[in-house]
Amino acid sequence: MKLTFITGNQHKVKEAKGIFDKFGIKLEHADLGYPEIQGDLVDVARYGAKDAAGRFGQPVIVEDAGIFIKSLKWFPGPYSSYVQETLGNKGILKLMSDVEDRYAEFRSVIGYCTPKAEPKTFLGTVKGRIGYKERGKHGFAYDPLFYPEGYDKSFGELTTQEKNDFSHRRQSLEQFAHWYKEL
Ligand code: ITT
Ligand code: NA
Repeated sequence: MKLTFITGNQHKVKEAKGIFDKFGIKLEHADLGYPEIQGDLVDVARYGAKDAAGRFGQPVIVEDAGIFIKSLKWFPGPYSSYVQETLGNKGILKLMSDVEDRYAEFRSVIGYCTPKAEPKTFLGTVKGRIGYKERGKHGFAYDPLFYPEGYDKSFGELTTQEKNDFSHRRQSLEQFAHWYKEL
């Protein structure tokens, strides 16, 4: 059975393919777009998966992800795309220049849906902290800001393979993969 990841983000596709290799799941990619409703990551992934599966006519996954910063009252969260495009990493660092509590987490919600069934969602989280400057050239978007718990390297300093060992995306996709293989 074919499974297609509907996303406009090539970095996500690369990471997801690396993760699914371990589970023997072959992944296709289509940049079909889908409406992103107002709401939390689960709402966005659920609605997006249902919409995309209906239009694509085949089983799909979509992902809504974001970075949640405790001292900013969990901002940007669901607004992570908008904030990345407007404030960017430098803007986040500026907001946090005097902030001591650097705790943050990345969250990923995978939404799976077929044209006929109701959507299912799978959450993955990784804990860490926001650095004081951008570090590293790997990864994308917020990666150079984020130091996973127990590491002195940012996600931007890890290879895709290293990030894939324990990232938020690894955890959401792994949960999905276990469930999917039971189908
Ligand atoms: P879609 O087409 O899949 O929606 P997107 O890039 O818009 O792609 P999201 O809305 O899920 O993805 O992501 C919200 C923001 O968080 C966006 O700016 C992403 O680049 C960023 N982001 C998501 N996952 C990330 C990760 O693993 N590392 C760094 N930044 C990430
Ligand atoms: Na998005």
